[in-house]
Amino acid sequence: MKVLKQLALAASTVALFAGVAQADGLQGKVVGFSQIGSESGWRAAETSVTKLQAEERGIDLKFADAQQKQENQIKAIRGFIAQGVDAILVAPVVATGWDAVLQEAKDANIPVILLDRGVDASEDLYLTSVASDQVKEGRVAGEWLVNTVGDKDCKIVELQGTVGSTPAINRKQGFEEAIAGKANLTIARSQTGDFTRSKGKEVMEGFIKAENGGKDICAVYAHNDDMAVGAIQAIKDAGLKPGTDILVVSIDAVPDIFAAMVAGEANATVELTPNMAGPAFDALDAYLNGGTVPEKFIITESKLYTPADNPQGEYDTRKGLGY
Ligand code: GZL
Repeated sequence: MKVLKQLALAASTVALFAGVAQADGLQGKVVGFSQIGSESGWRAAETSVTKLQAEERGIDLKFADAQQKQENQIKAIRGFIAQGVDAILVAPVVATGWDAVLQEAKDANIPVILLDRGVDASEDLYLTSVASDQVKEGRVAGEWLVNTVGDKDCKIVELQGTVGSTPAINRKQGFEEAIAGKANLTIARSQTGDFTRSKGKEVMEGFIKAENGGKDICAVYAHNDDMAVGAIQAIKDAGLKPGTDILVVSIDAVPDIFAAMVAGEANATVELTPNMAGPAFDALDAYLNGGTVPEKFIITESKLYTPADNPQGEYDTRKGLGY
């Protein structure tokens, strides 16, 4: 019995030190987080995961929601600089207009890490960026449609993300690359739904009106699942069957798109992990405590899901992760 107790004590001591060593990384550090807003289920999940990751690491996270306005993000970042935080996370709503404020952070010697979107600014103005390969996401979505329709003529309508954001630019590029050279596949209409469910529904209603009550539309490609879910409602309101009359392909892999797949109303989604903060905090830890300069771009995985991939199970797994 004595030996068992000694082993248990040793194990708990190791765990404690391991815990302390892990916790010492960013324990007590103050990190500002300028979040875009809560425009989509995925965005809400990213916020929840970031707060959880910070809590687990003993980070004092200062959170600022910009309601999708760049001026609010810039104001928040200036506030973080004035507070003298140890680091700043930014999910940049659009690609341009960041040089000045990022330079101010650099002058204040505060490392900045970009989450889930990119910026058109000099790479020396941020420590690293954690995001998916958004061109690949668009390509995977397009390749799925090419493989699904074969030689059949297919008129596509596209719901773009936020104008000027890197995911909207890149997902459009990737999808167009995938369907290039396929004469039977054409994008007839393309408009921004700003990554929101309500705008996605509204724009899809316009597409349906313009395309013979939707009867001429073969597929809708939405840059995120929230706009796809809005489009699904518009298709049903028009008396058509989403998933069969009009194919639905999108990106994010949020629970509600899997619920739509279970109902036979959605056909494909490309997964985007909401955990961008984990790799970001790991890179920050190595940089602040070990002087390790991270890769400039940390790329997260993109995986295709269809109704063949146990959508009910995927729904159950994701539900409750903050979406
Ligand atoms: C993509 C991310 C996008 C999501 C949307 O990396 O920025 O923003 O796909 C969210 O759901 O609005």
